[in-house]
Amino acid sequence: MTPKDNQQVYSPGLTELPPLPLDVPSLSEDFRHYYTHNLGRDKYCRSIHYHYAALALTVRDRLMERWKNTRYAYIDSDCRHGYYLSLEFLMGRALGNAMLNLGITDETSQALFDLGIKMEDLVSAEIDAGLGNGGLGRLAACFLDSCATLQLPVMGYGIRYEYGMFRQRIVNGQQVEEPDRWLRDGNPWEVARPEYTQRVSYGGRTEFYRTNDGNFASRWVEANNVLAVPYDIPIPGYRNGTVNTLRLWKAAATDEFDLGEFNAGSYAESVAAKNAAENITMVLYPNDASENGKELRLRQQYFLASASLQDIIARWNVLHKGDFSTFAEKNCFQLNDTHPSCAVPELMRLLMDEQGMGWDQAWDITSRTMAYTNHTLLPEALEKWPMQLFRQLLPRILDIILEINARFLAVVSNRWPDDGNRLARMSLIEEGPNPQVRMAYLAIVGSFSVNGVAELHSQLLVQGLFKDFYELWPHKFNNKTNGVTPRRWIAWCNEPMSALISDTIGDGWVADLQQIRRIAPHADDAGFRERWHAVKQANKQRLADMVSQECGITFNPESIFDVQVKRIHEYKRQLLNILHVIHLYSRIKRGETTGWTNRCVLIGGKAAPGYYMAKLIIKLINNVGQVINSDPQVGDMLKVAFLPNYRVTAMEIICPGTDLSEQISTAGKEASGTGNMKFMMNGALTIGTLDGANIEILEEVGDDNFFMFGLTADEVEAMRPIYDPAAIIDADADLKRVMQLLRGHFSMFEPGLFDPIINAITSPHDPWMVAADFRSFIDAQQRVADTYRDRERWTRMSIINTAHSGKFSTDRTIEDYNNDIWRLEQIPVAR
Ligand code: 26V
Repeated sequence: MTPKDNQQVYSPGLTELPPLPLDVPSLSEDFRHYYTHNLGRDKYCRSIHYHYAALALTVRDRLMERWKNTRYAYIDSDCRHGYYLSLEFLMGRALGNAMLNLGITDETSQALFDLGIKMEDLVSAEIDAGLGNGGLGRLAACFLDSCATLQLPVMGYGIRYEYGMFRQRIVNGQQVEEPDRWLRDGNPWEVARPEYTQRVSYGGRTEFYRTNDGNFASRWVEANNVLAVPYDIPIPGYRNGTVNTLRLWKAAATDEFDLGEFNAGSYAESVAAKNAAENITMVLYPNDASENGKELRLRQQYFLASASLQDIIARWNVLHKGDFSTFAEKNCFQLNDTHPSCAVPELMRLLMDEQGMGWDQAWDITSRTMAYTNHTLLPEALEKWPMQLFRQLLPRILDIILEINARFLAVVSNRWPDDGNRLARMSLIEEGPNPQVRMAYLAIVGSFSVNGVAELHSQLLVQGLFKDFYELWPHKFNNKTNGVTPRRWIAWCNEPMSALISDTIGDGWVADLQQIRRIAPHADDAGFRERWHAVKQANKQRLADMVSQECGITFNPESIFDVQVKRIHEYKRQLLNILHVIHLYSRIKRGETTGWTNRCVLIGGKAAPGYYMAKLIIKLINNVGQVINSDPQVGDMLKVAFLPNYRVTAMEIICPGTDLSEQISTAGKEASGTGNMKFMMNGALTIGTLDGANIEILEEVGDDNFFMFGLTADEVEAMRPIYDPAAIIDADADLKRVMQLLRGHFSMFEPGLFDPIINAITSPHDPWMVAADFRSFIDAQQRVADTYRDRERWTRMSIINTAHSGKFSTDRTIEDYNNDIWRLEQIPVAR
């Protein structure tokens, strides 16, 4: 069945073709060809999907030559490669991005228009590739775009989940999860490469044996094998001929299931075992709130690490014939959080057990090629796996982890003799009744670089979580502040603003976002401000249309559009936002509306299915919305909508239409945030705490152009032991009224429904200290309202935010990774 890589016939006439044209007639011809001859549709076909599919294939064809030329360029230059290992790639839609990066959006639009078809309708027919939870997964997607744009030889490795992030529906104000069958109608963006299938082992035991030359060696025996089949997705750079690769692995049962074991007696068990193998890549874990220790999740993690490293080593051996002397100079692995950190022991295993290396040489290679990025300080999200689980699932890998630990602890006790506490603190194994493997420590010990994702986050890491390791290896620790790609997050999603910017300063900003600074002086030009304002109003209308369609709530674009979209989590404090909404409502009811600014509040995001409080917060937002939106006394003064199924594609409409970006996490808890950057680029102003990358946004725009509030990270920690929310509530008439309303007004038919929320806010142990920042938040919101009424001033601030967003391009982030960690050469591609 599987094509084997053994009968290759080389034929230049077959593979070396001229590039396909990008003009209107050729796009039109290919579109018609795919629709009719390939997909076999005719004039009676009513489904837009086939129009989309025909266009996707037409555009994909134009990536193929460039993709091949990119591979050739990398092979021919024998360059050093980077690999981004991630359990998540939150890609969203591909079609629009491919057209933008190829530079064929206008031509395609024209070709379709001539056929009586609206391109936007086809673009909208694409289902998001939602193979991620949130920030961490979307960062990986933005990184791939920037690597291709900078012509860096970086390949993404991930998992081809059959089901991506669940679809969220709101029923009765509550979240309901539905499966995301994103592959149901096929995926035109993937190319299966069964000829590069790998085998991944689970179970069995370690056996020691004597090699021919008399040495001892170990091997993994009696294991169950699962096949890993790669599917490649093209990652086009911005108009530069480069097309990089995202390789996603799908699990498949080995042929043995279909042959040997299928005897009469165990047929049913065999089929069940086959299913168990294929289950490994069935579903993305929709949980970014807490680590939950599920065996299947560890299987996924090892599956990714093992298949990817075997693939890389197989390719290495084709070109270098088993000579590993330059492997560490030519390869670098970036671990996206600890999720792929099995790569550390797995590379050791492959080099020792499969390539016959000794420990020292294998360790030298491993610890010179691995680099680890941390994305969270929350202790509940730090991965730990029971040693017992490791022992039964990955016995050989546990052996290697224990050996790494023994050698590491020897280093520690050499440096700090007789410091037993420190040894226990730093051990890769957390001792106790159920010993656990600490994956972050494994990643640190195995890597030459450890980074956080914003300045504050990186500082807090070395002062807290990783302090001991910083004392041992200060040179390993560094910061890489996150970014977002300006291609998707300005050029694609905000066409009218892009046109205005390019009209004013040319279009160089798309591939060099620092240039966008040149619009700053135009903030003083009334004519430019007028055009800027008009663009924002059009984008607000587009967002209002979406809200009306999805929520049945009317947003008036003359109001301030106040938006918080992100995963629902207590540390992100959607609760603080809703307390402000309730406060505004209370003011309206009490007639305290002098100097009022009309406001539309939009909140969206998914809760982890098992996260009780997050789900209750969704219910509260919906109930508050219901009361406010149906109160005739409120009218246009205040609207509240919860947008269901927040995802990449929704953000493409949301961020251009936002006036006010809510970034209100408890200081010290949000590692970076990246939504904050998308909003800033699109001319929203931020109301935010001094947390994550908010601090760096504030540094770029200055405090005249940012609504800062709340305790600092240091103040939060200093306050904890003396935190007394009851006293704060008692001393603040506004907060007292809000708490009063919370007690009954929004749960008339279900008394006590929100008691857990009230208890959380009033508890002196509330980790998120919602009450502590209430007053400061309300005051900052009043400054927002006052500023918005001065349209010229607001517009000037909006322009300045966009103008100062250059730092937050992932092009800058990736250049930082490359200069400090990867050290890859840029490889131009023939075109
Ligand atoms: C954790 C877990 C725990 C086990 C189950 C599956 C799972 C999946 C994802 C996560 C990761 C949570 C960490 C995360 O998403 N961090 C976010 O990373 C963004 C990119 O660096 C950053 O902007 C956000 O501030 C940070 O919360």
